[in-house]
Amino acid sequence: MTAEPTVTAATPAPGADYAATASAAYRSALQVIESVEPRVAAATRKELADQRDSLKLIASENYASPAVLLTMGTWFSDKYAEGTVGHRFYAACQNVDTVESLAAEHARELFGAPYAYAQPHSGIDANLVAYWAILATRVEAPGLAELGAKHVNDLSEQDWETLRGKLGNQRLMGMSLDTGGHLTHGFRPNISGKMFHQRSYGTDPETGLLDYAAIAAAAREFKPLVLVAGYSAYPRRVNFAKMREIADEVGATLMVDMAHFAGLVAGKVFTGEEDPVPYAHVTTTTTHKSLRGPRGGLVLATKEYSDAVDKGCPMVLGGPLSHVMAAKAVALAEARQPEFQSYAQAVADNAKALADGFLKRGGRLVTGGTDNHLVLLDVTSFGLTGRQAESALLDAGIVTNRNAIPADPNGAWYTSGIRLGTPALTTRGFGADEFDRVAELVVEVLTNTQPTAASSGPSKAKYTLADGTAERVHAGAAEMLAANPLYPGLTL
Ligand code: DSN
Repeated sequence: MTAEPTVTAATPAPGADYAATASAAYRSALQVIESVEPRVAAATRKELADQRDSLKLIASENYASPAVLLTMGTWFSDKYAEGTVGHRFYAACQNVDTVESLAAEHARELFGAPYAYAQPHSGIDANLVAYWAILATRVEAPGLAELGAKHVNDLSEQDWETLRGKLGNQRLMGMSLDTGGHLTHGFRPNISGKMFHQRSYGTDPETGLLDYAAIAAAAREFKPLVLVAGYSAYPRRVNFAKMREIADEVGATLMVDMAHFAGLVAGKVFTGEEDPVPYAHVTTTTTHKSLRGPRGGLVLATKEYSDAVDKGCPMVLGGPLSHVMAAKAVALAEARQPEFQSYAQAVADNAKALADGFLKRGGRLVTGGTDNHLVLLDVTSFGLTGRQAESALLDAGIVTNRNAIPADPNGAWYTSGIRLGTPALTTRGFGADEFDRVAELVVEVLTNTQPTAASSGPSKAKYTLADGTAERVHAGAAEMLAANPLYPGLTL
């Protein structure tokens, strides 16, 4: 049994009036845009039509509600508000303070976090805020104390250079990119791999699962200042109690990037040791993936790190996007409604149905299945690269993204996998039967796709899709899409 959420914000249940009011708002907005730049209005209409007509299976995408989307189109966009609530570098931020406070309050209540920071513009920004907050708390503050100074500006040139040297000489350990980690978890081409001495942990080569004993052994040897947990392409749950135990043993700060699965945490699908918030010192997320809010980021932290997180702007962030923080407040209020828990459970149930749909049709899945919101299909068994599979599926109106699989022979550009997630189509109302049919359609496309040779040998990008496949699959999808309309009742 999951506890009833405490809902303090009144969000109306979407119904006929809601759709009619939203339709009127969009029609008016598009008329206004049309009067200035009709091509933007046309592209906006077409984007809705395209999204309505395709099977969106990108694991990191969703459909935010009209309330969330409309909140972003206001004059809050025009306001500068560097600093934090009640402590701004600009005048007249009283209304920004209101919406930022609301976003933070909803986030604290929803996730049971002592502190929330609603300003990050994206997940990458949220991770940068977290890294610098950890460095400020664990390295800069004790360094200043050691030198008898209160502020970096009080240091001599020489002492500052010494402290800068320490800040730039710390260690981070995160999940490797090819086993499902994110590029901001210490990947060398990313700034995180340049800021820190970095080492990765991977997954068991046989099972594809996290091996906590191996992570502990690697952490004992490497002794990272920051241990990062979380993923963007790992189809399983993580035991955050075990990750915290490892972090504590080696004196690391545990940072969890829950960008992908925040909706499953908010919706109480991941509870106990699978809920990162009680175990992590700092938790980061995006707000637009399974959480179904506006594009943006969020940082949750314990009291120990909250002052440093609060300095995210202007430390690493430009001025806060107040219109997006307002939309985060609306989305988080939605996620506190009991319906969101049913949605999150359906996301996980649907991912299982999708995985079973592939397995029974001979598909090979990394880790053999899923217990979160995504599956990673190894397309080498169809004789394809991820790039070929992604393009052929798109031809048939199925939107996925290619993704590396562990020890990928085709590298991170062409890849050998396709990542598919259930958050978006679950929002449209798809259930287990529809996801089984989605698996059938995906397999139909892939079995009818042939790699073609390039002039210089086998191509990793070129392919041919057998005649009639795209049309057949489009027709199969159209039925399900019509039965589960995107933004029901919304007419432009
Ligand atoms: N772009 C996100 C994803 O698709 O997983 C991560 O940055």
